[in-house]
Amino acid sequence: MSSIELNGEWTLRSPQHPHIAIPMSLPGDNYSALFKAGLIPDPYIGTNEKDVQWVGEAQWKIEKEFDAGAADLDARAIEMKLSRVDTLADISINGQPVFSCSNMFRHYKVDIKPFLREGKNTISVEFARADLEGKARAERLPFPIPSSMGSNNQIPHMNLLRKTQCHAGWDWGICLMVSGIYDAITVSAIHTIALERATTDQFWNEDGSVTVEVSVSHEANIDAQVSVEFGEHSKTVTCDKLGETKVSFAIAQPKLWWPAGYGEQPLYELSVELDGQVINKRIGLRKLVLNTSEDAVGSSMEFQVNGFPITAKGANWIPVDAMPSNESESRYRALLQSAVDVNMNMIRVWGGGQYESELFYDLCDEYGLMVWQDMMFSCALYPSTDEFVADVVPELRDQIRRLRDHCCIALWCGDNEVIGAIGWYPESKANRTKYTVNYDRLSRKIAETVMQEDSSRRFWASSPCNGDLDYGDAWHDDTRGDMHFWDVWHSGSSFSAYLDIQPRFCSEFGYQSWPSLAEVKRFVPESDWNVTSPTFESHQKNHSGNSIMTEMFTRYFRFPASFEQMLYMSQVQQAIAIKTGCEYWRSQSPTCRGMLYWQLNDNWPVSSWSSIEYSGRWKQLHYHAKRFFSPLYIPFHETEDALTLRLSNNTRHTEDVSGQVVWMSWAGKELGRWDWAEQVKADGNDLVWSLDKSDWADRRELGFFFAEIECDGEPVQNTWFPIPELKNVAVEKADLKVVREGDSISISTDRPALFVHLEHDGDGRFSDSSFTLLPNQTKTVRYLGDDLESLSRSLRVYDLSHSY
Ligand code: BMA
Repeated sequence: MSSIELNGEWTLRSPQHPHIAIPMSLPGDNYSALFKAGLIPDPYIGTNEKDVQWVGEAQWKIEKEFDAGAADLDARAIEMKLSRVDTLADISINGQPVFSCSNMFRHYKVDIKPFLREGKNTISVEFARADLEGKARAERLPFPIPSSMGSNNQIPHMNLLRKTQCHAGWDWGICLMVSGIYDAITVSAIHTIALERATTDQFWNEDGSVTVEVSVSHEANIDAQVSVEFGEHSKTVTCDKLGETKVSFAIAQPKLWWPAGYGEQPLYELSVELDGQVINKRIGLRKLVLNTSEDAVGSSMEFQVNGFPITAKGANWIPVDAMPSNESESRYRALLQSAVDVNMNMIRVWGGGQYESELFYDLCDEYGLMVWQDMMFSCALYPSTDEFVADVVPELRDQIRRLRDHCCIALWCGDNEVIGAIGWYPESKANRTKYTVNYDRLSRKIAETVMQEDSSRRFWASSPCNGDLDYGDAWHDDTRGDMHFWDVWHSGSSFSAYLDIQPRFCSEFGYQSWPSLAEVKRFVPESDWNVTSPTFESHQKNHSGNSIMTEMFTRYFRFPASFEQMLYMSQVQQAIAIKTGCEYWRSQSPTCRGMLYWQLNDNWPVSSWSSIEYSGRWKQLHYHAKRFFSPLYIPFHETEDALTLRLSNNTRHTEDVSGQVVWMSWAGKELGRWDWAEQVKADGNDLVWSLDKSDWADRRELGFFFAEIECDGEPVQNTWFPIPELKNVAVEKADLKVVREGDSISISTDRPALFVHLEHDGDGRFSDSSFTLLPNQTKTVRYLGDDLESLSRSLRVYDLSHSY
C-alpha cells in the first residue's frame, strides 16, 4: 500500500468558463459537481436537460494536491491504477505529462514514481470534448459507419468513441455527456515484485470433485513467495521466474453454486498475497454450459448449471444513473435485491451501457443472478479499422480478466443489435456485403480476444443472433438463438402477438408505461401534470411512445378518467403485455428457456419500459413478475378447444401442488369452481386442469378465470380474461374497504377488483400489489419500508373499475 490518496476532493475548472473553480469528488462526474455547486439546475427535473447541454460542449480539467512521504518514495515503483476514466483524458503530475486515456472501458496502470517529489505534488486530468473527437474520427474513416443519431443518440459519432453509448441519450435516456473518473483510484507501493492479477479455472471430475487452479500473474525473474488461500486450504509457493505461478486445490465435495430459485449460492474466499499486495475474491463453484444442440424445433438455447436445465427469467439492465456520482452500493443492492425478490435469476448487462462495477457482479454472485454480459457495442455499426480494433482489443482483455472469476457470468455476448443494425441505414442497406464483412472483421476480433481470455464460457456474437455466422432475422426466428421481439410496441401489434411466437430465448421484449403519480411528484412541476406537457414530452425519448400507450388504451380499456388514472392504467397495460408473453412461453416450456424483458431500471426519471422506477419504486409489472417468474407457476392458455391451466415447475424437485380454478362473473358470482392436485416433477410442465370450450366459450363476456396456488408458503395467483378487451365487458364498480394499522393494510371488496394497486409518495414497497381481489375475502398486505409517515399521509389504492 501507499499513503498517497487520490480519491476525494479535487478542483474542477473549464478553460471555456474561467469563473468556475469548484470542488469535485472522485470517484464522480463533472455534472454532479456542477449541480452540487449550484451552477446547473437538477438535469432530471422538468425540462432542464436542454439547459445543461453546455457542460458537454466544454473542456474540463480536474486537479488535486497530494502528499508523498519519504517512505512512499522509498518504494521501487508506485503503481497508480485507473479505470472508468471518461473518456479522452490527459493526465499530468507536477506539470509533466504522465499518460493519456481514450477508452472508458480500459484499465490503466502506470508507475508514477518518476513524476513525484517528496511533500506536495499536484495531479491534473484534462478532459477533451468527446463530441469533437467523434467528428474528427468520422473524417478519418475509409467509408461511413452510421449510428442511430436522432433516435437514440443526440450527439453524432458516439459509435466511434469507447464511451458509454447512452451518455449521448437513448430512447429512454437523457443526453448528458458526462466526464470524470468513476472507479476509485488505487495507488500501491511496489517494494520487490508487482502482483498483477489472480484468476481461477475449475476442472471438474466425473466423481463430482473439482480442482481449482489459481493462476497468479506477477513480475518475472524476481525471487518471492506468494501465499494463496482458498476456502479452508492455503499454500505458499515460490514465484515462477516466467511471471505466472499456478497453485491448485482439490475440492472433493464442492458446495455448488446455483442460480436463484434452483439452490444456494455458497462462495469460497480466495486470497492471494504477494509482497504486501493482496487480491481477494469470492468464487462460486459451478459447471455452466450453454446447450445449443439440435432438437425437434431447431436448436435449443438453454443454460445448464451443474447439469440441470435452467429457465432464465429476468430483465435487461441499463446503467444505474446518467450521472455516475449517483451510483452507490445501496442503489445497486436495492435494484438487484428487487430482481431476486421477484424470482429473477438472470440479468442482461446491455451493450449500450457499461461493463458494470465490481459491486454489481459481487452482488449477482451473492444473489444467484446469472449475468448475460454484452460487450459494449449497441444499435449502431462500428468500424473495423486497425485504429478502432487496436482500441477495442485491450479493452476486452482488461474486462474479461477482471470479470471471468465471477460465477454469475453465464455468457459473453459480442454486442446488442449490431447485426440487426446492418439492415437499418441507407449506406449498409445499399451495400450489405461490405458492411457485413466489416461487422464480421470486428466481431471475429472480439470473439478471438474473449476466447483467449476465457474459453470456459461460450461467446455469442450478438443479441439477438441465430448462431455463429448466421445473419438471419433473429428478431423473428422461433427455431434457434435468442430473440428480440418488438412487434408489440415498436410495430404496434396487440398483446396477442406474443401468443403467435414461441421463442427459444427471448432476450428483449418490452412495453412502456408512464411513471407513477408518486414518481411524477418528484420531477414534474404540477403545471405539467399532463402527458402532452413539455416535461412529459421531454421525459419521453421514444418519439411515438406517448401515442403508442394512448392508442393501446383505446384498444383494450375504457379511456382513463384523469391524468392520474392514465398513469395507473399505463402500468396496468404494461403489466398485461409482459405477463402475456411470459405466461405463454412458460406454458410452452421447455421450448423457451429464457425470458428477459426490457428493461429492469431507469437511469433518470422517465417514461420507459422499466419495471422499477428511477427512485426504486416497483411498477405494477414488477409485482406481476414475482408471480409469472415464480418457481411454481400456473399459466393459463386458450387452445383450439379448451382453456387450460398448466403447472410449470422451475425447481430441481418434484413438487406436490394443489389449487383451485374459479370462474367468476363481473358481479362476483361463482360460475364454476374446480379443485385440483398434481405431482409435478423437477423442471416439469404439466396440464392440471382444462375446460372444454363448449362449456364456456359462448359466454366469454360473463366473467374471468382465477387460479391460485402456494409457492414457498406464499400465494401465487393468476387471472385470465376470456375477452382481453376489457372495455367490452361489464366490469362492475368495486367498493374497496381499506384498513391500515401500522405497516399492515387490509383490503376487502364487494365485487371482484382487478389490478388493485397500492401506492404512496415515499420509499419502500408492498408485500404484494396489482392483484385480483375476489369479493368477501380480506387480503392483508404489508408495507416494506420505513416511511410510515408518508404511508399514512399518502396511501392510495387503485383498481381498474375506478380508472374511468
Ligand atoms: C432494444 C434495446 C434498446 C432500446 C429498446 C427499446 O432493442 O436494445 O436499444 O432502448 O430496444 O427501444
